[in-house]
Amino acid sequence: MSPFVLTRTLPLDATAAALRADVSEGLTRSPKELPPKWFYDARGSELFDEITLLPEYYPTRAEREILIARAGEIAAATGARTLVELGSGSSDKTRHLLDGLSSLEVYVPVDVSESALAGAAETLLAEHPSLTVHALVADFQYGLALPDAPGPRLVAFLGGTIGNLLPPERAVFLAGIRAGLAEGDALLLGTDLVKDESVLVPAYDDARGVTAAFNKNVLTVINRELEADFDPDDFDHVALWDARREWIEMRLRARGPVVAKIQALDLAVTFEAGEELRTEVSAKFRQEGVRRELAAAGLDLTHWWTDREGRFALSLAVP
Ligand code: AVJ
Repeated sequence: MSPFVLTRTLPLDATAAALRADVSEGLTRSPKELPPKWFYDARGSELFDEITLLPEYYPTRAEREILIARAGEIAAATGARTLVELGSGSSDKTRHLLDGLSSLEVYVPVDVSESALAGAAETLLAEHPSLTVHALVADFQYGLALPDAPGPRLVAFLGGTIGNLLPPERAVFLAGIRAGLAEGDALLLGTDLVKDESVLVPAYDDARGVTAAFNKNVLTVINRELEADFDPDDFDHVALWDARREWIEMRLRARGPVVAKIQALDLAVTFEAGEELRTEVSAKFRQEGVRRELAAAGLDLTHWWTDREGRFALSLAVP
């Protein structure tokens, strides 16, 4: 088998159609809302990588600490021959897992970004020449058709990205994962944990304004892809902690009245002064909640690892 194969299960025009649908629905409803996946064009992915280096943004460092400390235990507990990584992006933290998983034969990175997949595969293959990489261009939110790969398989969903889904979406997502797992397979799930607002809010509203630029980048994406004329300077970046629902929300707040034309949709969108557009939910978790959501999907939490400061958790769960 050739060491690198790429399969596209996402039609080339599906992304464009989904953006059109999300923008036309999300910007005409009240309150206005967009899903966070539209942050990640090349510039947005670059800004996110910059966020992970900010002093205020602890999740990436905390998760890396856990992966380094626990890779051996994860390997022993799973004996994985295949690692499937959802939303792999640049696969930056994956190397810690690959270094620990001595039984690993096949790595399946899954991402909506083909350029991210190709780049990541190249780097990882250079470091692990005996590994077969079968990259999948797919949107894992819509079910997951795993390629034929030897078991046991470990499905990893890292970074706390599951927090971008609302609770009912998480239930559907986890049930879909469960449906794709056989006896002996496992799920490795990264979740950011509930903590003091004084730590959470700056992580999403950093002093240098990188997160603000990341948030506003979604307007640039819409301008380019849908021929719109948003001025990002017409909006303020807002990050707030919803203590009842235990999630961070990012919003864009119109500084004054805004009218924007979206030519590709033949649509004019208006904002009143102060009106907000929700661009992201980033839910924070507790062990009991994670255990409950996994159990509801038919998955048993077998391991719970946190960083030394207890900011972030990795869960291992089995069918
Ligand atoms: C990549 C979804 C895990 O929610 O913390 C970072 C994205 N948003 N700063 C997160 C993000 C603002 C990030 N995830």
